[in-house]
Amino acid sequence: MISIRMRASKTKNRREHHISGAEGIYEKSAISKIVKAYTERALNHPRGKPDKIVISIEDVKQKPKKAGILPVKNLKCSSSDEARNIISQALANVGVSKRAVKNAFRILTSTKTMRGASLILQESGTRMEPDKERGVRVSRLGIKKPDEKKLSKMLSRIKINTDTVKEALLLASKTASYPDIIAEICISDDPDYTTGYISSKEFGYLRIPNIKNRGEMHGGRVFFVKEGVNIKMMIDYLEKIPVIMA
Ligand code: PML
Repeated sequence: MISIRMRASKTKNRREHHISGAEGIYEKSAISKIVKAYTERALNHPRGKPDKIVISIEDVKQKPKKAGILPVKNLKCSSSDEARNIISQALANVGVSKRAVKNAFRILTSTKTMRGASLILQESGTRMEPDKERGVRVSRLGIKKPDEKKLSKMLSRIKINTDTVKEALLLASKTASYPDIIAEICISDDPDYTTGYISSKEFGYLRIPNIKNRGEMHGGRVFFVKEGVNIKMMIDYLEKIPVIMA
């Protein structure tokens, strides 16, 4: 199998601004199709026109680990304030402190969007990712064709069978499979996409409509992690270890 990754950016005032990114593990035969799809996605992104697109294609040498797909639930929510209450409550129930949630929202609503995720300690709320501009990019994840068909069928039944949902669900599932990760919050940085999610092995993948207002450019991902976690080992798992969801 092959890992394909794309990131697109635009340089303004000598700073590289993130436009879009995508990654997955695929069969070799899918390379041209995926490269074309990723390129088109980068070129037609609502965040703007990139001046650099980097696509990496690499053999997956290690035998992939397996992880389960989180169960999906659509929540009702009519505003970003309501979203914040729902999120704070759900995260408090799995042991994430108020301070950690507050710090997460500061990152997720900042105009400086990161390419990858921020890592926040569950109790102290301390930020742990070594590179605060780049963050941690969850990579090397995929699903086998027959399981993808099953997933598509399930998502079609609840009318959300899109690439955006599938990719986010697989990413959240790989993330949640790491024992020291308690939960994730994701707000899309696409100004047209106002549904976000929170996820964890405890409560699954909870989709939250109106997590932000249309037109807003902010967004990103935050992972809440156990105090005392080995950050280097965790980043290695998220970025380098191939995981296939089933
Ligand atoms: C993204 O922009 O890729 C993140 C999308 C998060 C929400 C996906 C969903 O609709 O479940």
